[in-house]
Amino acid sequence: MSLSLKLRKAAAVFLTSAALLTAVAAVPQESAAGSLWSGTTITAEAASVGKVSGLTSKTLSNSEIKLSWKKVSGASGYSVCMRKNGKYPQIADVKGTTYTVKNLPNATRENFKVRAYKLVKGKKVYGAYSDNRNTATNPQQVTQLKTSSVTSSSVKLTWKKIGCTNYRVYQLKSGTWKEIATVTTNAHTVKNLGANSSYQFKVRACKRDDKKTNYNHYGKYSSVVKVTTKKATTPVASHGQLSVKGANIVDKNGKVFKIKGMSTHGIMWEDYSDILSKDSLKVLRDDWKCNTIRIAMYTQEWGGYTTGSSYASQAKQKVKTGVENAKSLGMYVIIDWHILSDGDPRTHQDEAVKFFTEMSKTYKDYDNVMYEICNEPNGGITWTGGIKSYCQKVVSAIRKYDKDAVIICGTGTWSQDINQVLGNKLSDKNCVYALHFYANTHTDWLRNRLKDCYNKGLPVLVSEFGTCDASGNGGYNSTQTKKWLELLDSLNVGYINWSASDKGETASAFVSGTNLKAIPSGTSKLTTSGKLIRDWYRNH
Ligand code: IDC
Repeated sequence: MSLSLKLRKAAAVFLTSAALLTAVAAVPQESAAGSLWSGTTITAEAASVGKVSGLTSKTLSNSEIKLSWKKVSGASGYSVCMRKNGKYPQIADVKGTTYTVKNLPNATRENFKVRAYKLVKGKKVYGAYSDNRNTATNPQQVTQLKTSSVTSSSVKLTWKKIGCTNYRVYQLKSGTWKEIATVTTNAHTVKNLGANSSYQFKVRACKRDDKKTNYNHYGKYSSVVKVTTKKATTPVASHGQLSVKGANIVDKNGKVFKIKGMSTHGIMWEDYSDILSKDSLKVLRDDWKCNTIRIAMYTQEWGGYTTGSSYASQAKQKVKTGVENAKSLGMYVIIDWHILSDGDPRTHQDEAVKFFTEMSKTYKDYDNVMYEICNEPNGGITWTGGIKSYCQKVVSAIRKYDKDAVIICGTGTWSQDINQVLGNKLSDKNCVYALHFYANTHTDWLRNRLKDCYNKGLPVLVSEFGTCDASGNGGYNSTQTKKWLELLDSLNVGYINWSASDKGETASAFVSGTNLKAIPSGTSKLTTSGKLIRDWYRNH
């Protein structure tokens, strides 16, 4: 038997399968007698070397990874390999059982294998590769952490992008740094902060090894950024007394101001006036982003203001609660003389003059109060045929006391005939004219009328609208509602939705049985209509 054949046999018996190929390949073709390859199985075993086990790593920095592994008996050295294009080329040849890989990019994941070798007649006989070790370098330190878009409750943090896709944001809370967010961009908006308060934040980048569920490599923390949130403000604190300028309502600084609000249902029914509680108005202000609440006080319907003195005094009490609560929250409030079945506003003109005299006397110094003096004239009455003369009387009664409040005047055909006012406005400069729509009933033709009147300089307010049929029930129409709201936004014409109630009808914003005294933030108690309105108000 030739020497090489003998050796091959021995190798087949004793070498592990992975080591076989390399060991055989390393066998010298010719050997002198008495050498290692002397033909016994024992000498063949001595030529093999075991597989490296226990390969671990420690990330030292953003460029260095230290590898360690278990000693393999009989090994002369180790070949350290790093994956590249699917292969494992050697990156180092070491004698010990550690090796530090240097000059790696930051936040990079690499795969390593180590194999032992034995020098046999000056040639290397390799053992099997260790299992793969996957790990990463640390990310770089985050720099240029800055704050912007500071409000009374939020702040935007931005920082310089580094070659890493994950960042953690930390906030100092009672002396301890707490992680508050993990994000994949170089920006994060911290929300729900307190007004006029100081905060500190820092950020670091993070990286995880393959198959790890948690980050295990971090860059250094950025420097700390300090910020003070703005003082809390309310619609009335920011915008003050409203007035009319051209075709728009403007604030105390003469800037266009868009009224965005909810109307109560009839305050003498059930108790739909519960929504006027401070708690619920606060939710409408903060969660819905409403700046206005309209108090609908029916005049002639069952229980209405003109139907009995006890109803009248009850209604006045509810109006007072609503006005005071709105004032304390810095919200605008509309006192709405809600004519409907009365048709012609002159039906109860004397009561209206008396009522608004009293209201204007009481609220003359309130910056947040507006008066809506006849919800929806109807039954064929026109602007020149009676509405205008009614408005003149009520407006002059109000002006005896309240010189500057915005007054909303209803128009014919359930407040659709704003065109009748063109060229025939009241002389009072702080009056606006009501346009009401119900999205599934009143469409393009009424929108065109609005555009036309607005372009001719008529100040209009949509002091009531619904997302459905004019009946208030059925025909929910989100497409037409959005068309309307888009148009109104483009003109900065304000709008108030009917209704912030839980009556079982399509127009209601809350589901039946909602406690109107304490409506929750969010959408859990909202109808389809309520969801659309809240969403629109929050975003426009
Ligand atoms: C409706 C209410 C309904 C109530 C009715 C009373 O949604 O529950 O029974 O009044 O007659 C208006 C009016 C407003 C209407 C509303 C819907 O201003 O009072 O409320 N609407 O019909 N104009 C057009 C539609």
